[in-house]
Amino acid sequence: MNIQSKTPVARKKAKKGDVNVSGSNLVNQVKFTADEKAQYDRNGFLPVRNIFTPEAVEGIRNVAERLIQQDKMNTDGTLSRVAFRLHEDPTMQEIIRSQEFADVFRDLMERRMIFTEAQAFELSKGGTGLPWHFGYISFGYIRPEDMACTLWVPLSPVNAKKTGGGMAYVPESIYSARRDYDLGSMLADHMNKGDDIEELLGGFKQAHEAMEPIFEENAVEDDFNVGDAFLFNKNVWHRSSRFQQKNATRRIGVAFRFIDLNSHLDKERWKAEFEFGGGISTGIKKYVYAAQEDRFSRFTDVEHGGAIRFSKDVKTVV
Ligand SMILES: O=C(O)CCC(=O)C(=O)O
Ligand SMILES: [Fe+2]
Repeated sequence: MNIQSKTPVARKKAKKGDVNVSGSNLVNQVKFTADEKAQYDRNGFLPVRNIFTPEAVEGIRNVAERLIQQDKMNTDGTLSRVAFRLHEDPTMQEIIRSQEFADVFRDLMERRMIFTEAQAFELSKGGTGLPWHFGYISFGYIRPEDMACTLWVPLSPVNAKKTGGGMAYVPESIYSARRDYDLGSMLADHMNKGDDIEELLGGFKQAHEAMEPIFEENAVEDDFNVGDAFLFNKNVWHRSSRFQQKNATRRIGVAFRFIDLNSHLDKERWKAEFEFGGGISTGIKKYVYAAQEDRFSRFTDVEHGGAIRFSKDVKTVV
């Protein structure tokens, strides 16, 4: 169902699945070259230049600032503050439902995606942010084989060499986290049965620690202007980059998350990842913290293994 009208009335009337409202003054039309599409296929990530108008960035900043003030979470100093559920804001809704936004996914992935949530991450000056990880928390509740991705939006300019505050990532062509989800599932089975797997986890921790220098060796970082975004799929290993801009005290990054329309619920792995605190296959407890994540309260009308698209909690399909 496409709504092609530009009137605000039509926007207000949009119901579940009725996305693709064109003529947004928030999202610019982005056209990808054949080379960019090939890059995304090869690497699993792509900088998306100038996708948001200044008005959109202002709107995203307002909701991020407001919700971040309310954060009570202690992230062990890696991130200073985190906010969830940014997508409930009307400007965010208008962005997510715009035709221009949907076109990014159609054009690059030829997939239809369910929008799931938007979160904000704040780094204070000198903050290192999140260590090497992949989507075991954000996408811990879908099957390993289901595709998913994040559109990450820095709200201040990122110069990888001078200011930091961006992200570093490993091309999937070099190393993909696809098999790490399978390892997570295998370990989750043991955990959910109550088996003692301390020793096994110790081995996984060592293996992860051995991988980190290899991730560093192969890490890619990009520069970003305000209005740019970074698209990466759930199999891309990534970490935050230390924020060291001279005349700013903090930086906010906002993540929009999407799962493939045909994703199925994996309650077993999610239970184990949630209880462990994230990062089972790294062997490191609370590696990327899962506090305040509320996926147990969503998609509750879907059975383990069931198709998520039938849930009443699916509000927007792009
Ligand atoms: O903003 C950051 O530094 C981390 C973001 C991140 O890891 C993510 O969006 O998945
Ligand atoms: Fe992440």
